[in-house]
Amino acid sequence: MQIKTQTININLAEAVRDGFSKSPKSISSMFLYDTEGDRLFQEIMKMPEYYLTRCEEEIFHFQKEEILQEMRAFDDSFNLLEFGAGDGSKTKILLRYLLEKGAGFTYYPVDISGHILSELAYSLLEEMPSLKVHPMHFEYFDAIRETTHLNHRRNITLFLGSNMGNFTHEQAVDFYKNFAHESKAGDLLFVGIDRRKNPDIISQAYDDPQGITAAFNLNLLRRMNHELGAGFDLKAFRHYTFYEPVSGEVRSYLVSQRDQQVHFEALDTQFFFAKNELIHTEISKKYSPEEIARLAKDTGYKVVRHFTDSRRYFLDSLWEII
Ligand code: AVJ
Repeated sequence: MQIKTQTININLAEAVRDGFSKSPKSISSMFLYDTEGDRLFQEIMKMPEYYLTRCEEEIFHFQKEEILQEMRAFDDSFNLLEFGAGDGSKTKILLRYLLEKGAGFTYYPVDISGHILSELAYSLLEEMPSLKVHPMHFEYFDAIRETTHLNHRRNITLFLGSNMGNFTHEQAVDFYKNFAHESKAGDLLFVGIDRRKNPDIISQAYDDPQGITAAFNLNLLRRMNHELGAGFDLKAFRHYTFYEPVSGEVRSYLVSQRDQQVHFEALDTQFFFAKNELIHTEISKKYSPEEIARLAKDTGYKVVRHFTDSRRYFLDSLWEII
């Protein structure tokens, strides 16, 4: 069977030209997810330090009935969208249950990585042959435009795994306002959020002793070497990350270990990195339940219900468009 995937081109060259002309240099975390980045992120999800995945799995395992009842998932047919679906490992818990109970829906996984999307689609075809799947290859803001008017059915959109943590506060406000504006009243958004907690627990999740997170971050340079003919020496940069508990932000950087000039064949240009110069690569923001309630209210949603895990590390929040 053919799986039809809608595609767009996300331009790494442009992002490099823009981001490396700024101070500090930066590159969007969306570029972390090429084939190797997808693989490394799957390794991260298995790490004991990266508690987020286990917490959300726990919520789904023990509260799937309540979650899907609150979504009125058995009342009428709907579109089940997922932004940043990845390998769908947690979502499959809900998908299986929905199929088992005879819910009428089509699943639309959206992801920035074409590679992980096709892996997901094929694994679903194998594991749940009766599921209707329509993969979509978009970044988040394009995804809003492409998915909010699919058909006349109600949209239920999943945005799991603390994917929203990659937004700054301003970007989050922008994203949710935009989403609310484009959606129909009664559409639902189900957001997975990493809660503020003991700072040591958070720090360890982003700086594991095995160096898997470091490899994930450094893979950005490998990707530029591969796709833009860049000449990065991966040993000349180090992963640096820290959690700042007042803002609730984990910030990740690559630190140049020496003065170095890096040539980009595809851009026909070079960039200079001074010793100790930073490239900002990612932000992973943590929220309190109060901050979440405020964000929802300020951007046009009614909070229907919060679901949390036994340790209160993570939270899935169901929002209704008003
Ligand atoms: C996939 C964005 C949720 O920020 O926690 C994991 C990515 N970065 N370790 C996160 C990530 C470093 C992850 N998200």
